[in-house]
Amino acid sequence: VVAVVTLAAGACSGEDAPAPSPRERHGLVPLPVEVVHRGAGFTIGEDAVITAPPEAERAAGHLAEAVRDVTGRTPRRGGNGAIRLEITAGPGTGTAPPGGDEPADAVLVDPADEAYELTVDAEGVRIRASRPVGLFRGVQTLRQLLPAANRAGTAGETGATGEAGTAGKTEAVLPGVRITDRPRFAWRGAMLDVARHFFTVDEVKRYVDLVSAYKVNVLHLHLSDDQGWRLPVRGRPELTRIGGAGEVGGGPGGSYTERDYREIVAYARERFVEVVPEIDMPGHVNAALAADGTLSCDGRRREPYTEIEVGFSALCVGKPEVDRFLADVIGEMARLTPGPYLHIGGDEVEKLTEEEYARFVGRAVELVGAAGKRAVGWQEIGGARLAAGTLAQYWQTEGSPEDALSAVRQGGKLIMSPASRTYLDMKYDDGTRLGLRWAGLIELEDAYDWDPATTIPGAGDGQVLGVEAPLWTETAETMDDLEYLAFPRLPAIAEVAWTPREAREFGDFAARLAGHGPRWARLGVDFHRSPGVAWP
Ligand code: TNX
Repeated sequence: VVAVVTLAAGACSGEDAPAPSPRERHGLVPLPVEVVHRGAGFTIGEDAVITAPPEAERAAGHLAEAVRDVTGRTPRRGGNGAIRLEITAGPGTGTAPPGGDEPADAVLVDPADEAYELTVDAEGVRIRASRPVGLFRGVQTLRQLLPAANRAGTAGETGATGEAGTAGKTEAVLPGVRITDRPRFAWRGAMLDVARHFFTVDEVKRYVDLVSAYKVNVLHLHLSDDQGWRLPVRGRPELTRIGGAGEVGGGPGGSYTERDYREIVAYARERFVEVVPEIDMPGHVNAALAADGTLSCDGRRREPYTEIEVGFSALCVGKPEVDRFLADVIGEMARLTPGPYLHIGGDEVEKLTEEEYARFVGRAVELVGAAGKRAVGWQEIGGARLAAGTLAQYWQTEGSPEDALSAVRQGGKLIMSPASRTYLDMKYDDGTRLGLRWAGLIELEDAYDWDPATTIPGAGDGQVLGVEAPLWTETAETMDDLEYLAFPRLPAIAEVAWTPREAREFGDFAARLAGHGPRWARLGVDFHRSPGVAWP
């Protein structure tokens, strides 16, 4: 499907529409499938009323908040409002069970489940979708059509559409428009490494807020690594008590309680983002070995590790203590996680034979299945026997992706995270104060200008479930650091995951993105002013 923009009311039917300009798309990121301009727009004022069916409660709540941000008043809810959310029989043709305010996991399979239509005309604003999640994605689009939030009250800023900000105003003027939209890929992920540096519940929530604005629907939490273990496991308090008490550089680290973790999951679900937890095994386990010496072949506890080299640690595969540990860890991840996927890691193991590695990963995948979930692992897991439906996360930049293709041959699908495009921990340029550079420098255009379905020969649209942007945190210690590395590259990758390939073009993207800068500034988001964008 190609993006179509018809200029001004009715004037040019029958002719080819002129090439759409960024402004005509109102600075929308990710770019919707179709944006048609038509007729008069609508003004949302202080008297705005929202009408929504009960199953659209979550989307309606977010909509009300967005309206309050511009009008300064929480809109009334009731019948016959000018802002309407509607559940329809179409356009979704997906496989999720109908009805209900279902969580995002229902939509990790078929992008049609997230489709929506957003109309603004003289009558008002209407968002229609076959599922609540589609309504929520439509609300996120509407937020970008609204002028930048008014709450801070700063004068003189520019909204995403290029208009003046709303300082002092209590209404928002929306253009007449009809947007028809659905994602290209079902899985649009953001990974956060809370192991190399620990991030608090509030920081993770803020990251969820920032990424869900760009229609990200998966938060992959990298919860363990050599430097830290952040997830509590019942009956094994030493994992967090000892394994959680450190991080890169020697800081205090930290870990989540069960309640913390559940709070993150609930907060993400409230925004139709599914949490996928990762415990990285059988390598990247020094923190576990520091907590429990029985997991090592020599029975000795390791010293805590605060450097950033990888590949040196491994569980003692074949030991009964390790089998019990694996079962406990997977059982606990399954118990704490309502979503359908558990990530078992599996990357960069240098200390095991291929047989040991394959035995361990095969067993882990079996246990995930027995717990009623599907397994995800880094691409190396393709070297093991996998259950159908297992996901392999491609992260290489060169070399033969034989392991990823092996996962596909076994009935799996791929999550595309090629490091040279999607690794948010790479430096932008030589001057970037943070970040690593092993996968190259990644400026905005590099993050944008690639196609997930042509990256690996033999893995096209049918084999790729989606795209994910990992944010490893060896060099990122604070929320500001996370924001600086993620913005503006994360929105670029979110568009790669959402928008049809043929509708994407970097110059157009950069022009649409420019107005997001002032919005981030207003939210206190520290972002990189990529030179390819004419930031206002
Ligand atoms: C590779 S990619 C890793 C991580 C590092 C990252 C740093 C992958 C599966 N593993 O352990 O944090 O590079 O860029």
